[in-house]
Amino acid sequence: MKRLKFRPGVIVVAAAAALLALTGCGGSTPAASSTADNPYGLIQPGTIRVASLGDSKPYTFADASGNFTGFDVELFKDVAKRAGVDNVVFTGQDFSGLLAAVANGQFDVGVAAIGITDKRKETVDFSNGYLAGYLTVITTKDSGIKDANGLSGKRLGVVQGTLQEAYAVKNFTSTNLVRFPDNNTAIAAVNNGSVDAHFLDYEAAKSYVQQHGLVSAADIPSFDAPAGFAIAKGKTALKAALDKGLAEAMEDGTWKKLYQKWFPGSPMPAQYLPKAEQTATPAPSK
Ligand code: SNW
Repeated sequence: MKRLKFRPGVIVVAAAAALLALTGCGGSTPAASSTADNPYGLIQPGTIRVASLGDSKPYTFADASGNFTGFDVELFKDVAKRAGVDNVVFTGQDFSGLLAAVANGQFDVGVAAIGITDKRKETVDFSNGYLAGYLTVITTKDSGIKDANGLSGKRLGVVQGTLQEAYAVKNFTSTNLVRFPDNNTAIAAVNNGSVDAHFLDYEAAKSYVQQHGLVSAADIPSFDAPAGFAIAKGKTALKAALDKGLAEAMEDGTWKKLYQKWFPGSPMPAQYLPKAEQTATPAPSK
């Protein structure tokens, strides 16, 4: 194998070029980092780089050709467009690293049915909420697990860093938790019997139930942690623009249309519907 040798002088030149590229001050290229050109403080002006998940259908997932789609993806693109940004680039991450990647500036936003909690607010800011629902335990038809009590002494999968993990640690104290990086590996473990059940978001659970002939054993309400878009702290203009876009998407029925498309048959949290449609059921305070 040929060894690559770097001469110190070459490294200095390369580093200087990289720095110029980063600061946008290279020769004739106009500086793009001014507030006027980049009001939202985006990593790359005109583009929103989103940290997401490839296997949380129907919230966020990569289709057969690798394109990101799903409820959260389509809603976010719609909201970004309202904020004046058409170019949105999604990248799949492990859930456990997602908020840190947004906080340290690798991504502009995190979009992955991320529940808003005080704990997470220590790391990132959030848009207003756009989704509220249940967390679900799924298992095989013959596991014998019929409800949350049935998890006692069993092996339960959770994706690291999720609210499911936190809930299980607190409430399923006689269950053996097995942590996975993502839903796909956890579901594979359910199917090959190395865990007895997996604990994930309600709608993603539905998809896996259909796909693998699994059954749902318990639904846990998670309405106190509605999902929001995660944004690095201090990006107040970006947060304001996303909140404004979200409110518009709810008021003109876009949110409802996307909800019906991706979650057909699921009851709709009334607080995200156009105001005129909220009269029947009073909106919950959160
Ligand atoms: O708290 C819920 C919320 O009510 C809605 O149902 C969407 O999902 C949640 O935000 C919970 N989601 C998990 C979490 O935030 C897992 C996210 C994921 O697997 N993509 O940890």
